[in-house]
Amino acid sequence: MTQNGKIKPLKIDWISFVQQFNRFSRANQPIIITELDFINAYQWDGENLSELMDNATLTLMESQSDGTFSGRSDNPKTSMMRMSDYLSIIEQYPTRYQYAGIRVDPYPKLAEQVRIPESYGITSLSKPCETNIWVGGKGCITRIHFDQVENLNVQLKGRKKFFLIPPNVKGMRARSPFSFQGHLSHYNLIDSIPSPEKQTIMQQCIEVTLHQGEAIYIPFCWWHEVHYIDDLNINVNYWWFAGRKKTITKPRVLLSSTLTSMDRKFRSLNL
Ligand SMILES: O=C(O)CCC(=O)C(=O)O
Repeated sequence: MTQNGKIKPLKIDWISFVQQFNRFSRANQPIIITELDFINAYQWDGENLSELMDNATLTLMESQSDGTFSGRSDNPKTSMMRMSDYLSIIEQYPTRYQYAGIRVDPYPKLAEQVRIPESYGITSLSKPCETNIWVGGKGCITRIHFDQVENLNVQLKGRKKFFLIPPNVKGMRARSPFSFQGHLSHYNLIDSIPSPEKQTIMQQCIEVTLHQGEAIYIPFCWWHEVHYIDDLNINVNYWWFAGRKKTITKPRVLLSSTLTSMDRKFRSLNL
């Protein structure tokens, strides 16, 4: 669907999404999902998150002195600190760290809070291959990249703006699959794409502001960049394997996904 020349994604409620899950997955188009009844987004704040994680220690990527992020390939400086300390720091210095990307598996109370019940009958969602929480202050950015998996990202607190670009758009290129960073774009940020490529790419870009209690389905291999809007922004996302039919068409993705997940495990870092 287009409006003023811009593509608008479909918006549907959660029950319709799960009922037509296979159809939506085949269509490979982003979808906004409302009325999520498995999660109470309004109970989420920093304090509650710290408690669910037993105030665990995080590894965070520091931003550079000008507030920009170097990305993992440049061996960013990392810091370790408790969740509660991180939340106090970002109240004053929202972009001091890139953001916190936290796997939920080591925290049973947290994992239980964000679990998607089996009663919906969608194994991909109730048993995803990875579930992560993403936390950050105003101005943080998740740099442009694609995931080698399917993705459901739920807004628990605050708002985030998602820029979504289809996989085969002319002008977008991934880094080398041998770099452990094969899922990152060769552009750091959408803002750094030069003209005229930027105009061509942005014509196909879907822009969505996700509000508390909403979710977005980001299909396999769609590029996305995420901007953190409010003082505190918390999301949970679920990744599940795309299945043979989708992955077989992208052998390069298979190679980069294997190397990226090895790297992620080795360095305990997301993205
Ligand atoms: O919510 C975020 O900031 C991270 C989003 C993302 O990159 C993802 O869901 O794959």
